[in-house]
Amino acid sequence: MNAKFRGALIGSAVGDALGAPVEGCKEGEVGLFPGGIIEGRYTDDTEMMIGVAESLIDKRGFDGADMASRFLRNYHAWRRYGPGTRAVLELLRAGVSWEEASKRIFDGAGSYGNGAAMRIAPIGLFYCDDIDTLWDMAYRASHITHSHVLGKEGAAIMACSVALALRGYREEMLSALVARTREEIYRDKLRKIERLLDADRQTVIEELGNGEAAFESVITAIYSFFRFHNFKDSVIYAISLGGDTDTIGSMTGAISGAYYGEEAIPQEWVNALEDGDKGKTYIIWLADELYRIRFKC
Ligand code: AR6
Ligand code: MG
Repeated sequence: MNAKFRGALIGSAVGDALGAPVEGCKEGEVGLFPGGIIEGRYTDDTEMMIGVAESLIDKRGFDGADMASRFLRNYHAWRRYGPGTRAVLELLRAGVSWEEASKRIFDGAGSYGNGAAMRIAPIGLFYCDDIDTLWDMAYRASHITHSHVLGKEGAAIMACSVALALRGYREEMLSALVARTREEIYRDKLRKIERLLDADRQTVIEELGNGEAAFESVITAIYSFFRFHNFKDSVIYAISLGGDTDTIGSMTGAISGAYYGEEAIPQEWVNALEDGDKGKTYIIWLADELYRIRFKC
């Protein structure tokens, strides 16, 4: 189980770093993929996931004000944050409360970007044995930056996928997610996964998406997990679809890492991952702490 906690967080960071150099490329432009992580730098996806994990560990559960302050403390604009999230972080820095800030962007609609889903793996791990609480906590953790219901629902589906993968559910995962999901766009796409398992890339992109909206990427990551039976092929495939490659790669890596465990992640990818301040050594420590708090105390 400890190896699966590590697998989820390192898998997410590796998928992010692997996808980052080709973010925004079209399918077909991604090229013969990959020689490995070129620079090993992770992006906003992993930086925010670290904040989620730190807060859960320090507060022994969800604390919105604390999690928001972690996002601010860890923030490096050069890690390529989405514009909505950048605007919310500025509002938080100016003193607006975490309950309020995310409601002020996109003309009051809030963001439905995938920025809440991409960081949610630690919530999936921490609340893995109680899906009702998990769903609720994913909504709250999303709300800090993403207040649109489709942003929150995408994060809840992603957290639930990580929890089910951690517990070894694969065949049962899709029906469990369909039963939980209240938003039609997600239910429709979840129901398409099984009949798309042999489809070509263009069809997958048309049916499931490869964009920055949560409903254009979360189900694509779940699909990428299902299409193959090992970590490497799933993550390479996710990135080969182009579009929001770092985030779809990261979410696929989180689910696959939770399912297969740390050993299934190619060692050369882990070796290439950055290891300075809050690099891979720190991410492994976060995974171990989450595991320790969850299962030993
Ligand atoms: N109305 C119209 N467009 C929207 C809305 C809305 N309510 N919500 C989101 N969008 P954002 P993120 C569109 O900016 O989710 C980074 O590279 C809009 O075009 O909140 O934190 C990350 O790594 C908006 O810019 O960012 C992710 O890959 C976009 O969705 C990615 O960006 C993303 O929402 C998203 O990060
Ligand atoms: Mg990113």
